[in-house]
Formats: sequence, structure tokens, C-alpha cells
Amino acid sequence: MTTKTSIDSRRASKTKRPPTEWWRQAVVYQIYPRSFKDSNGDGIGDLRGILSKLDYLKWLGVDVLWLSPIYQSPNRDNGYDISDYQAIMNEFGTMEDFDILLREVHARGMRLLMDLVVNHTSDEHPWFIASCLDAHGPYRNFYIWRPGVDGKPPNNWASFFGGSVWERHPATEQYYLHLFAVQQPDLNWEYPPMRQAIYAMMRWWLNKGVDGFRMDVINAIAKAPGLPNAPGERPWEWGGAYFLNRPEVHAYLQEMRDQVLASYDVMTVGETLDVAPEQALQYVGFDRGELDMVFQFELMDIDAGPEGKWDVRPWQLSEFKRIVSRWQTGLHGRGWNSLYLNNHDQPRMVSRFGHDGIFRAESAKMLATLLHTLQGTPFIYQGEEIGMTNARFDTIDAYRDIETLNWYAAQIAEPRRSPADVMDAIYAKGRDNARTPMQWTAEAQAGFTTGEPWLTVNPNYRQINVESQRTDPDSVLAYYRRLIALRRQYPVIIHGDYTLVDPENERTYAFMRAWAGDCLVTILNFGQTPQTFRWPAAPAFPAQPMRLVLSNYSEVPPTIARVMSLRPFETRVYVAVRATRSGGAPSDADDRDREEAP
Ligand code: TEU
Ligand code: CA
Repeated sequence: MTTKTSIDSRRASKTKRPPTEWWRQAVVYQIYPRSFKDSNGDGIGDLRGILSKLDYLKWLGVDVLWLSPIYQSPNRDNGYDISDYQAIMNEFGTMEDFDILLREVHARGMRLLMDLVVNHTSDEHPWFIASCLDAHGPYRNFYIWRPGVDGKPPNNWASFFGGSVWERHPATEQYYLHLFAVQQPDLNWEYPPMRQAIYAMMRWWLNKGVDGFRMDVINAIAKAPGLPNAPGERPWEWGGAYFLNRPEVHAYLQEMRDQVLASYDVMTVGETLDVAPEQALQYVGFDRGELDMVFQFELMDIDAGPEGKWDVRPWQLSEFKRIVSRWQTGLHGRGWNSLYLNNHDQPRMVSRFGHDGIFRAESAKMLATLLHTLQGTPFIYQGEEIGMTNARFDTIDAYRDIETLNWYAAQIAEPRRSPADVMDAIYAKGRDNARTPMQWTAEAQAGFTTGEPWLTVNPNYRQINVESQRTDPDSVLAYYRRLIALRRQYPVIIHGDYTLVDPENERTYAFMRAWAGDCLVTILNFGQTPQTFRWPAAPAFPAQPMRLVLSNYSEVPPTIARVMSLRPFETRVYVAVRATRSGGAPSDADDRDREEAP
């Protein structure tokens, strides 16, 4: 059994600098480059556009930028289908643009994560082209090929993007596996030369100075031996049990850590579908040395029925609190959480979990307060910091996402709900909700482009944009800056434990954090009506005098009380710092040294 110290010493022995784990203090900002800022008027965001906004991001206070894929791609899945891992997508600019961007990110004391998409490539990648051309060549086993069975695909797994996960290649009369689009063939991680090619590519980027990776569906890279059929009689059935969280995935990740990552002071966050806290610890446990954190999907699945994401269901706050609490208590002292409520695949959190009408600003601030006062690394998705909302386009023609368009086509081909219901599901859960262009100003196209944007700008950009909020002290944007600053001021946010208060309350969410005599309490009204919050008998009401350090309303009582009247979506953060605290920080609750802030 590898112990934590041997992992650390292994990391330290190979790392140029001891692993400082800077990411435990950091706030990460996710950029979806296609929709962030267009610098040359072609309607598509690009690297020079991002460069022009670095001072804004520094001013916001974030420490790390995660770029969704910027590699060469035919853009069937907006860059998550890579045809050259070591070239920049034509629409986004050049490698020189990237080198300048990375240099300027570092010059501002920020760091940059790349998106590592190695479960699959594009079908236009040279590896796949070679794999198709020669059934006995050196690249055939870079991918997963199988003969059909009685003229049918090798098994009955359903693709994430509809239909079978198998595509027949006539020339070699075999099928290749693609968990996602037909144009995204899965790589074969069982084949060592393929793994070594990935590791070489990772070192190439790390030697350029990137500061780590977000790893796309990384827990899908190992498939079950024999690729068995999933149970069920439908043409295509969910096969997740046979390609998610397989035991072999840990061997691959530990090999990746040993052969690549341990030599660099970097951060890794794995996108891991279908993991619960205990499983997550197999990836992020301090004693595992695999990943630093993962994106879990339990909250993202809270409003999905048995038929999956498009089967939209109401969610309960008590369930929401149970999920967050299990992750907070399950990982405390044993592993590290990522904290997010939206990204490029998910609807805008203010529309999904808050209120995108008259209480938009209050609920955006309330949700952000939840994320930024829990233990873990918060991820801000572009536009979240100004309270951007979902978009509703009248016709399917305005939509671009392959997942949405495939699902819409399947609904039309075999109608199982009315066209209006189909559009309602797309309004609620479609990924384009998060991909409408960043809203910079109230000018044409929200200041995103001087051309025709690749995806329609949300019509509410005149009311919701960076420029109108930058100088407004009551704006969502101003609030995010105060929230981000809070983490640097109160170590209890980074290191404290977590206690849920009043679990069954369906309107308010309250929790306590404690560390070395410091205490923090966050109270959140998730409802659009006023609520009276009464502190329950247990856990004990904080003994220390707690004072207000942040709220999304004015005229708020400056000290905590056992009974509090909360306005719609009102949130409050109260803190008590141990009076005798000297400058230094005592040893951390989870016995890890405190690291310098980035
Ligand atoms: O997403 C993995 C994934 O499962 C998503 O499809 C997500 O769960 C679903 O879309 C929710 O609606 C990653 C990337 O984040 C996504 O953008 C890519 O499309 C996908 O992998 C394939 O690379
Ligand atoms: Ca452009």
C-alpha cells in the first residue's frame, strides 16, 4: 500500500520543486474559448481575444484559467474532437498566440490549465486515419476495433450522443468504438504505445509551462474485458458499468502520474461521471497520487429522471444538501473537492438552481456564496460572475450543440413527446445555454464580436454585461470579487471541517465550518419568499460572537442570532476568528502543511 508520505516523497523526488498544492487556495475560471472574446471579427472567440481580457480576469481575482480545448479540431464537438494535440485550432489562432497568452498569464501571477481529451480523438486525427488504412499497421491498436456479431454491432451500448457506440468501417469490415460522436473514436488504453504517445504529448505541453490539466471523461478510458452487452431489451442500453470506473483506470492514472505528472508542480482535475464520494477517494485520496480533484455529477444529475438528462424533474433542497454534505464530509482530511454548479455542458446555474427573473442577482450571489465558502477549489464558468442566464431560441435552427441536435432529431424521428416539450427540455438542459457568447457590453453582439457570432447572443445582454456591472458596487460581479477575496482572508474556508445545520429544511441551507478555533457560518435562503431560519437544538449554536462578513442584501444584522428573518434568496456569511491567533497558521485540520497562496 503506497502511503501518503511515499507519494509525496515520490512526487517531491521527481518534481523540480516540492509539490506546493497551490490549487488548494486557488479559484479557477473556466473559459470556453469559442464563446469568450472574438478578436478578428469572424464571430468565433480566439486566443487573442482571451489575451485582451487577462487584466479583467486578474482584476476579478481568479488564480487559474482552464481553457476548454484549443487544439486543432474539425469542431464536430467544439474542440472535444482533436485532430492534432500539438497544434492550435485554426479559428483560435497560432501556437505563437498561445505562447504569448501563456507568458502573459504567468506574468500576471496566474496559471493555466489545458483540457486533456484522451478518451478519444477526432476521426480526422492521423492516428485514426492510419488505423483505418491498415488493419495490421502500427496504429490499428491505437483504437478499439471489433468484428460485428451476426451482421450487428459488437454490443448494445448506447452512445452519449444517441444510437450505438459502434460504427462500421467497410474497408476493413470491422466496427470501431465511440462512446460519443461517430467522429470521436475511443482510444485503446490497453495498448502501451498509445499510452506512451499520450504521455509524450502531455510532457510537450508541460515543458511549455502549462500548469496542469482538466481531464475529459478520464474515468471512461478503461473498458471491461470482452466488452459485454448491457442488460436490457432496447436497441441500445446504458453500458456505463462496463466503461466507467473500471479497476484498470487506476493503473493508467498511476502510470501517468509516475511517468509524467510527478515531474511537474501541476494541478489535475478529472471529469468523472458516476462517482460517489467513496469512489472519488480512489482517484483523489491524498494517499492515491492519481488526481488532485474530480468533477462529480451527483448534483448535475439531481433534476434528471430515469430516462436521463432530458427527463427533467424537480429537485429537492434537502437532496441537494445531502449530496453536498456527503462530498464535504466524505473527502475532508482524505481528499480534495472541486466546487462547481455550471460549466460548458450544464445549464446556467442561476436558471437551474436560482431564479433568472426578478431575483436573478440575489440568487446568483447566493449560489456563489455556497460554492465559495465550502471546502474545495471553486470553479467559475465564464459569465457566471455576472449572472448570465439560459437562453431560449425559437427554433432548433439556432442551436449548434451536437448532443442537442442528435437528441432533437431522434425525438422527431420517433415522437415520444410534443415538439413543445422537446424544446422545453432543450431550454432547461441544452448545452448551448452555457455556450452563448460572453456578454461584455450592451453594444452590438454584447461586445463579443464585430462579426456574426457562431451562436446567437442571449438577447438579455443589454441588461446583463460586464461593463454595466464593473462600476456597480451592488452588482453580481462586485460580489464575486468580494467573495473571492474572502478566501484569502479566512483560512477556515480552506481548511475547516463542515457541519450541516437543519438538514430537512426545504427552504434554507445552513452550514458551519470550523478550524483551529475559527468558525464560519453560511446561511442561504434558496426560496423566492421570505423565510424565518431558527437555529436547531443541534449542532450547538456557535459559542463565539460571530460577525457578518458578507451578505447579498444591505441592512443585515451585524451579528448572528438564533432566529433570523431571511429575504428572498438572501445569504449571509458570519465569521469568528480565534482572538489569540498569531500570524502563523497552526497545523492544518487534515495534517497537511499550509501552502503559500499562488
Ligand atoms: O463531457 C462528458 C459528458 O458526459 C458530457 O457529455 C456531459 O455529461 C453531458 O454532455 C451533459 O449533458 C465531456 C465534455 O465536457 C463534453 O463537452 C464533451 O462533449 C464530451 O466529454 C466528449 O468529449
Ligand atoms: Ca475570432
